[in-house]
Amino acid sequence: ADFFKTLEEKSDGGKLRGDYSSCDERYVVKQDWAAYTPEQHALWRRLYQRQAKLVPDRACEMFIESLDKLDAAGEIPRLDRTTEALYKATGWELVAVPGLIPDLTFFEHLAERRFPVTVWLRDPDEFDYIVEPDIFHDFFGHVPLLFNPVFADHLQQFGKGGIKALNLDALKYLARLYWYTVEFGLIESPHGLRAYGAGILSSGGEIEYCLTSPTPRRIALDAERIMRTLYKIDSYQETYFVIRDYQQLFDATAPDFTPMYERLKKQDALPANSLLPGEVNIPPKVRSD
Ligand code: HBI
Ligand code: FE
Repeated sequence: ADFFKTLEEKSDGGKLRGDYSSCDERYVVKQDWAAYTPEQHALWRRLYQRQAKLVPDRACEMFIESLDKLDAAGEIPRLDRTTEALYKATGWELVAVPGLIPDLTFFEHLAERRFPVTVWLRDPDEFDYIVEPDIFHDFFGHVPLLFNPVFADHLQQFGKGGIKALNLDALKYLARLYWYTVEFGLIESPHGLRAYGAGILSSGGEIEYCLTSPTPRRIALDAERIMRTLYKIDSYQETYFVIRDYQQLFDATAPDFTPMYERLKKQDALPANSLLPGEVNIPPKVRSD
């Protein structure tokens, strides 16, 4: 799940993937849909088919319903077409970007209900693993939940919180919250544990691991606890945080985090595999098949 290197990490040495030569000051580009090759559409179909097979029983209901509506199984989607449907549902738009964009720009887009989607698709030898988000991760993983009104409002709020966190020199705390919720979150559903995090839902292996493996910890959502917790970018997660519903997520990101950041700055971070006294480790889902 190592697709989250920040621009900062990349700035010394590593070159970002993607063509940044034609983007505007908000890092927006035109999705040159005609430029995708038949081989790329075929790779998209293979990625989509594998993932769509894994989704029933493992993804939250809302994700499965939206995915069906998106009708994106056959070819790399045209972002402007999806925007039409999405805008009607929750007032969100998709904007095409060349790849990773600066934190502030990313949060500004979210705060204005625009979700940045990377335009390039991974190479065939990256079928199971990519280092930076590509269009399959961004679209398949993130877009379906943007059709959920509560989640959609939460993500906008998150964008506003991100801008504030940058000003308070607290980005790393909010980045952890994003990581453990939007990217790797689990939800307790009437049918048992399900995934809603985009990093999980776009992954061929972690989507089963996160629900049924006895190895990782599964802990009820607690924003301050998450913000203290380091995360792994090059392996499956050692801890997942579980929500009851999206309202809980919305409420957890609603408060002014300023006092929390002050407390966090005086504390050491927790390793990714911590289980603190009093914390309940939620048991994995048992497969009947
Ligand atoms: N850029 N395209 C893109 N996608 C991201 O998910 C992203 C980004 N830039 C910054 C960023 N994420 C992170 O800093 C925040 O999610 C915390
Ligand atoms: Fe993502």
